[in-house]
Amino acid sequence: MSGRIRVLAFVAGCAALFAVAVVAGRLVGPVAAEPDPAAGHDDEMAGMEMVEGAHHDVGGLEASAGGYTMTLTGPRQTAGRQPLAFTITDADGDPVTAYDEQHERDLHLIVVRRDLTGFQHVHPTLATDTGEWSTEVELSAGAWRVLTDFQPSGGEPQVLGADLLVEGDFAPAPLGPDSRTAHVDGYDVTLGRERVPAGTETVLTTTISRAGEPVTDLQPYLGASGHLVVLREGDLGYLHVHPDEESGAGPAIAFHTTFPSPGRYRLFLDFRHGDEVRTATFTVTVESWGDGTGHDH
Ligand SMILES: [Cu+2]
Repeated sequence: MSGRIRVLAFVAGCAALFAVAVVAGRLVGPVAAEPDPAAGHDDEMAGMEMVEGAHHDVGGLEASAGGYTMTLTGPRQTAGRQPLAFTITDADGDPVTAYDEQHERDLHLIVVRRDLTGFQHVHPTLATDTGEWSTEVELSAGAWRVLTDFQPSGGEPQVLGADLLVEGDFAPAPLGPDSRTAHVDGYDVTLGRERVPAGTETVLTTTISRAGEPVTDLQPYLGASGHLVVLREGDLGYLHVHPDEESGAGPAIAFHTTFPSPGRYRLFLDFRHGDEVRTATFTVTVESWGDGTGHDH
């Protein structure tokens, strides 16, 4: 559902949506906790942002949520290219073996070190008899986060997260300054937005070029012209953002999203060109709740 449609839905059913949000216990965050005393007659607008925010909470902070639990087969690993396996169980403790495809896959697996390095987005294989998912990932020493993004057959979409500890000497990498330009395998990718306010729908446009020439023949990847995974520094809260439907073969891909809180985030853009998938990485500081317009400044 687009932001505009959500706004209309809000206007049409303010009380109902508000009640649902409260009942669902998802009305969290500073917008809800600290209503702006200067808002006055703009209370309605503030309420709209709360509902918007509720739809854009990060995922992946819990290994068990929504009645589903992710359990890593081996929560401790050694460094190197390693097998990684896990099982998703339902509220009865039974392994989930039936999934509804999302973006051409039954399950999307994100593996990332806690310092936001080592990002990998892969698609493991399900053993339908045991319900165990398995793949291989590249691990270095340190604390890692394993995130799964899936939709149990007939159920709601879920994002679960679990810790994976990898033995060895660990030198955490600093997040570093904001970075809106990425260089990967000869491609230059820019993130065209200077100011990113929290709590407001924001358009992020990535532009891909190679050797100074715009890339205009991007290939679809998992049913879209690009996939953007957003992880929040500090807790690795997860947002998976898909492009506008009108985004085509490049060079620009536009993403609509709402950052749930101020802070620093790392953004990982997966794009496909020349039959290869590459990942461009950006670092962005999201400012405190903005002026509410969501427009570029
Ligand atoms: Cu995926």
